[in-house]
Amino acid sequence: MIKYVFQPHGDDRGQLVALEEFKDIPFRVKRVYYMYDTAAGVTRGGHAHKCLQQILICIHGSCKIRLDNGKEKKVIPLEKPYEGLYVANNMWREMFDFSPDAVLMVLASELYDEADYIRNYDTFLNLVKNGDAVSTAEEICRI
Ligand code: T46
Repeated sequence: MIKYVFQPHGDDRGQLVALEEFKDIPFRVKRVYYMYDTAAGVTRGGHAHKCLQQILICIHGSCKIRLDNGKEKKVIPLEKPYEGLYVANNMWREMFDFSPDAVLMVLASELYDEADYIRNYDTFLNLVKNGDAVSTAEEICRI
Protein backbone atom coordinates (compact mmCIF):
# COMPACT_ATOMS: atom_id res chain seq x y z
CA MET A 1 0.00 0.00 0.00
CA ILE A 2 1.48 3.35 -1.01
CA LYS A 3 0.00 6.56 0.30
CA TYR A 4 1.54 9.68 -1.17
CA VAL A 5 1.69 12.92 0.78
CA PHE A 6 1.82 15.70 -1.80
CA GLN A 7 3.49 19.02 -1.16
CA PRO A 8 0.96 21.83 -0.70
CA HIS A 9 2.14 25.27 -1.80
CA GLY A 10 0.63 27.35 0.96
CA ASP A 11 0.65 31.08 1.43
CA ASP A 12 -1.67 33.59 3.04
CA ARG A 13 -4.22 33.01 0.25
CA GLY A 14 -4.57 29.29 1.07
CA GLN A 15 -3.23 26.02 -0.34
CA LEU A 16 -2.47 24.72 -3.81
CA VAL A 17 -1.38 21.20 -4.74
CA ALA A 18 0.17 20.57 -8.17
CA LEU A 19 0.58 17.05 -9.55
CA GLU A 20 2.84 16.21 -12.49
CA GLU A 21 2.97 12.86 -14.25
CA PHE A 22 6.17 10.85 -13.66
CA LYS A 23 7.10 13.28 -10.89
CA ASP A 24 4.32 13.23 -8.31
CA ILE A 25 2.29 10.56 -10.12
CA PRO A 26 4.18 7.38 -11.15
CA PHE A 27 2.45 7.00 -14.54
CA ARG A 28 1.12 8.97 -17.50
CA VAL A 29 -2.30 10.36 -16.55
CA LYS A 30 -4.72 9.56 -19.38
CA ARG A 31 -7.96 10.14 -17.52
CA VAL A 32 -9.37 12.01 -14.53
CA TYR A 33 -12.76 11.32 -12.97
CA TYR A 34 -14.38 12.13 -9.67
CA MET A 35 -17.42 11.16 -7.65
CA TYR A 36 -19.50 13.29 -5.32
CA ASP A 37 -23.00 13.38 -3.76
CA THR A 38 -22.42 9.79 -2.71
CA ALA A 39 -25.45 8.62 -0.74
CA ALA A 40 -25.06 7.59 2.90
CA GLY A 41 -24.12 3.95 3.41
CA VAL A 42 -23.10 3.40 -0.22
CA THR A 43 -20.15 1.18 -1.17
CA ARG A 44 -18.68 1.78 -4.63
CA GLY A 45 -16.09 -0.20 -6.56
CA GLY A 46 -16.17 -3.93 -5.92
CA HIS A 47 -13.84 -4.88 -8.74
CA ALA A 48 -10.19 -5.07 -9.76
CA HIS A 49 -8.42 -4.04 -12.95
CA LYS A 50 -6.18 -6.08 -15.20
CA CYS A 51 -3.99 -3.15 -16.21
CA LEU A 52 -5.19 0.11 -14.74
CA GLN A 53 -3.12 1.98 -12.16
CA GLN A 54 -4.73 4.84 -10.28
CA ILE A 55 -4.18 7.47 -7.60
CA LEU A 56 -7.23 8.21 -5.43
CA ILE A 57 -7.42 11.63 -3.76
CA CYS A 58 -10.31 12.70 -1.56
CA ILE A 59 -10.04 16.39 -2.41
CA HIS A 60 -12.96 17.32 -0.13
CA GLY A 61 -14.52 15.53 2.83
CA SER A 62 -13.49 11.97 3.63
CA CYS A 63 -14.00 8.34 2.66
CA LYS A 64 -12.39 4.97 3.21
CA ILE A 65 -10.82 2.59 0.71
CA ARG A 66 -10.63 -1.17 1.24
CA LEU A 67 -7.79 -2.75 -0.75
CA ASP A 68 -7.50 -6.50 -1.16
CA ASN A 69 -4.62 -8.16 -3.00
CA GLY A 70 -6.14 -11.63 -2.60
CA LYS A 71 -4.07 -12.38 0.50
CA GLU A 72 -4.46 -9.35 2.69
CA LYS A 73 -7.12 -6.67 3.13
CA LYS A 74 -6.47 -3.15 4.37
CA VAL A 75 -8.73 -0.18 5.03
CA ILE A 76 -7.15 3.18 4.28
CA PRO A 77 -8.90 6.41 5.31
CA LEU A 78 -8.60 9.30 2.88
CA GLU A 79 -9.33 12.57 4.61
CA LYS A 80 -6.76 15.10 3.41
CA PRO A 81 -6.74 16.82 0.01
CA TYR A 82 -2.95 16.43 -0.15
CA GLU A 83 -2.94 12.63 0.28
CA GLY A 84 -3.09 10.19 -2.62
CA LEU A 85 -3.56 6.43 -2.47
CA TYR A 86 -1.85 4.43 -5.20
CA VAL A 87 -3.96 1.50 -6.38
CA ALA A 88 -2.13 -0.94 -8.61
CA ASN A 89 -3.66 -3.32 -11.11
CA ASN A 90 -4.80 -6.71 -9.79
CA MET A 91 -6.07 -5.11 -6.59
CA TRP A 92 -9.68 -5.49 -5.47
CA ARG A 93 -11.02 -2.12 -4.25
CA GLU A 94 -14.08 -0.81 -2.45
CA MET A 95 -14.81 2.78 -1.50
CA PHE A 96 -17.17 3.40 1.42
CA ASP A 97 -17.98 5.58 4.44
CA PHE A 98 -18.19 8.73 2.29
CA SER A 99 -18.89 11.93 4.20
CA PRO A 100 -21.82 13.86 2.66
CA ASP A 101 -19.40 16.48 1.27
CA ALA A 102 -16.84 13.96 -0.08
CA VAL A 103 -15.33 14.47 -3.52
CA LEU A 104 -13.15 11.52 -4.51
CA MET A 105 -10.94 12.31 -7.50
CA VAL A 106 -9.11 9.58 -9.41
CA LEU A 107 -6.10 9.95 -11.70
CA ALA A 108 -5.95 6.97 -14.05
CA SER A 109 -3.20 5.52 -16.23
CA GLU A 110 -5.57 4.35 -18.99
CA LEU A 111 -8.70 5.47 -20.78
CA TYR A 112 -12.00 3.92 -19.71
CA ASP A 113 -12.21 0.32 -20.86
CA GLU A 114 -14.91 -2.04 -19.59
CA ALA A 115 -12.79 -5.01 -20.73
CA ASP A 116 -10.14 -4.10 -18.15
CA TYR A 117 -12.52 -4.74 -15.21
CA ILE A 118 -12.50 -7.96 -13.18
CA ARG A 119 -15.94 -7.89 -11.58
CA ASN A 120 -16.14 -11.41 -10.20
CA TYR A 121 -14.34 -11.89 -6.87
CA ASP A 122 -13.64 -15.61 -7.43
CA THR A 123 -12.15 -14.85 -10.84
CA PHE A 124 -9.96 -12.22 -9.18
CA LEU A 125 -8.82 -14.65 -6.46
CA ASN A 126 -7.99 -17.34 -9.02
CA LEU A 127 -6.03 -14.85 -11.07
CA VAL A 128 -3.88 -13.60 -8.21
CA LYS A 129 -3.53 -16.92 -6.39
CA ASN A 130 -2.32 -19.02 -9.29
CA GLY A 131 0.38 -16.46 -10.03
CA ASP A 132 -0.78 -15.79 -13.59
CA ALA A 133 -1.91 -12.26 -12.86
CA VAL A 134 1.43 -10.51 -13.00
CA SER A 135 2.67 -12.08 -16.22
CA THR A 136 -0.77 -11.74 -17.79
CA ALA A 137 -0.92 -8.08 -16.82
CA GLU A 138 2.60 -7.47 -18.09
CA GLU A 139 1.73 -9.02 -21.42
CA ILE A 140 -1.61 -7.29 -21.79
CA CYS A 141 -0.62 -3.95 -20.30
CA ARG A 142 2.92 -3.72 -21.65
CA ILE A 143 3.95 -2.30 -18.25
C1 T46 B 1 -12.31 2.35 -9.92
C2 T46 B 1 -13.00 3.06 -8.83
C3 T46 B 1 -12.03 3.71 -7.87
C4 T46 B 1 -17.41 6.16 -17.48
O1 T46 B 1 -18.18 6.33 -18.43
N1 T46 B 1 -16.10 6.54 -17.59
C5 T46 B 1 -15.23 6.38 -16.57
O2 T46 B 1 -14.05 6.75 -16.72
C6 T46 B 1 -15.68 5.77 -15.36
C7 T46 B 1 -14.72 5.56 -14.21
C8 T46 B 1 -16.98 5.39 -15.27
N2 T46 B 1 -17.84 5.59 -16.31
C9 T46 B 1 -19.25 5.20 -16.16
C10 T46 B 1 -19.47 3.70 -16.08
C11 T46 B 1 -20.67 3.59 -15.18
O3 T46 B 1 -21.84 3.69 -15.96
O4 T46 B 1 -19.71 5.73 -14.92
C12 T46 B 1 -20.58 4.83 -14.29
C13 T46 B 1 -20.14 4.52 -12.87
O5 T46 B 1 -18.89 3.80 -12.91
P1 T46 B 1 -18.55 2.60 -11.90
O6 T46 B 1 -19.78 1.93 -11.47
O7 T46 B 1 -17.48 1.77 -12.52
O8 T46 B 1 -17.94 3.44 -10.66
P2 T46 B 1 -17.22 2.88 -9.35
O9 T46 B 1 -17.24 4.02 -8.40
O10 T46 B 1 -17.79 1.60 -8.89
O11 T46 B 1 -15.68 2.58 -9.79
C14 T46 B 1 -14.87 3.63 -10.28
C15 T46 B 1 -14.08 3.17 -11.51
O12 T46 B 1 -14.96 2.64 -12.48
C16 T46 B 1 -13.05 2.11 -11.18
O13 T46 B 1 -12.17 1.97 -12.27
O14 T46 B 1 -11.22 1.81 -9.75
O15 T46 B 1 -13.94 4.04 -9.27
